[in-house]
Amino acid sequence: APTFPDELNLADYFLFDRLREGLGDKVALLFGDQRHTYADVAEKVRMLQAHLAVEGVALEQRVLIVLHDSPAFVWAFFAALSHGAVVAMGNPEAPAPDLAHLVEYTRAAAVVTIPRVAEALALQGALAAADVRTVVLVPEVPTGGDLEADLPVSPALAALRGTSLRGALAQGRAALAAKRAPAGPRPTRRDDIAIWLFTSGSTGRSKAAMHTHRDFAFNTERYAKATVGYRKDDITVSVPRLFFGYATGTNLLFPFAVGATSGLFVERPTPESLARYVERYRPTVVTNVPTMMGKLLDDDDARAARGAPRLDLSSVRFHLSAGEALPPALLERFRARFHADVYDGIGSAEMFHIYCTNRPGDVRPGSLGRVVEGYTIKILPSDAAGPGAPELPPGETGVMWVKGDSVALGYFQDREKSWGTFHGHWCRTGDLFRMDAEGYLWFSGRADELLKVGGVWVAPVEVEECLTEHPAVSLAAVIGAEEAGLVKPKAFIVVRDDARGRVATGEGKAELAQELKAFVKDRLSKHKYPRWVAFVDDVPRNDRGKVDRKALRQREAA
Ligand code: 3SK
Repeated sequence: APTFPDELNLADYFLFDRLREGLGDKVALLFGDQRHTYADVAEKVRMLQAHLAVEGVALEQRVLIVLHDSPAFVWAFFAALSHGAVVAMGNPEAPAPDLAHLVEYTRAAAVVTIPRVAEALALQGALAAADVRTVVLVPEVPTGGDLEADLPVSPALAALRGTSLRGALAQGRAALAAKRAPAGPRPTRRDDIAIWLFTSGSTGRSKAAMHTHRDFAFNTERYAKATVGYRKDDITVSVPRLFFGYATGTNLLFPFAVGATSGLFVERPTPESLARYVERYRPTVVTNVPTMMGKLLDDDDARAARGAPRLDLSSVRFHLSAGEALPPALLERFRARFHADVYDGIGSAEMFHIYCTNRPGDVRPGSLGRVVEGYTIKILPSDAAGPGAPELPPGETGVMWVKGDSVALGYFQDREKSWGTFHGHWCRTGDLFRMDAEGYLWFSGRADELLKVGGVWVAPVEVEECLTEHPAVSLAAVIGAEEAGLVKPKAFIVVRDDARGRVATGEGKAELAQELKAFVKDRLSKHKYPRWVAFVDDVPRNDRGKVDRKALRQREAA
């Protein structure tokens, strides 16, 4: 297993070590037409770190970054780590009350955000109530825009310690010149807290899993380098945004760990925006999610139908997939059309990143692959009190437990939830899996989302995967609904673009609904078929883009 020195700062491990390796001139970031080398990034990081120091942000305090994907995100991220502070990240598109909660919950000593969010936080009273030492305001620019542009700071924000990014950098530069601030990473310990990752939730009330410097280095060595094989010549882009731990790893930390290049863009990812940046940056690694993979295929079909140039993803060596189940039918369609490997894996905020995955030369469609070397997985009965319980035999479904050096210390301010999840070196994932005799892992949903139908357990994910094999279905989400007090599966279906005509009339909908019920009955045990089928434009999603079954259930109950 990789060992790390007791003195470890992730700003060294991911950034400053690249300068020591002679990669200062290598391009670290693409942002529209801008190219930022590792040396450029390091310079900005030193200045922002000096700003934090001068403003009195202390070791271990939280620096809250609420930004779109841009170089400013990266500068703030490494400045906080280098300073020995703790990074927390939020979605700039989240509702203001959720962001206000984030400021309060993190007790942020510094907030780095766009003026629009800062104004909203000020209106919520969040900045005045918190012990914020500095609010660094980054202009909200399109991809490639000037992040250091002059930015007037409103008197209200100035009173709340607001300062423009340009001003913060200038202050930091002056402090460095006068030797009033450290010019590099502080000597943090490997087991100091470095980053908080939020569990995915539909509101800003999700909990923070607290991670140490060691956690990120361990997973990077094991997953990114040794398992999927990031390379120095890689260029990466991502569908999920950087504030989500999945992309923090795959589109920032992993490329930086090997001296590769990360391509960033501000726009909301759609097939159109993604196609534009794939054409522009020519990435070799795409951090993807199944929903976008389906949309890319639909978009490509639509292009073919109107005689437009097809999507060109030919630069991509591999796509990563995580965050939601990847139906085998979608994987096959995607591989057949785009000829790139897809490495589907499972990770979590609790483990920092992916610990079980498909990998080069070893892809089992429908499975989540095998355990990442360095981690240990056990499948235990759902009522197992601890990791020492006897394992279920191969082929039997139970709850997955995982052990590895990237396991979080616990959830901030939530001992009960922590006791239920973290057991020393082990994490109870709450995901249901079966492991086959060859060690491949097969997902069957969340333990707390199983439906008991006619006395027999049904995993919504199994019904969803079956439905997405039907040629009219782009996405399926299944929840339990009641019929005369009894729970039965109900399916919400987003149809593929070329099947929209089929659901244009009530008659067409009824016909397709019947067809889908019969489709599931033919393939799975009869009790699993959806008794109701509703056609929808989309389903509720949480702020990480995952289908939010809880919100779907609440909507149904209302
Ligand atoms: O899917 C997730 O929830 C996740 C979270 C953090 C890091 C990686 C992943 C896949």
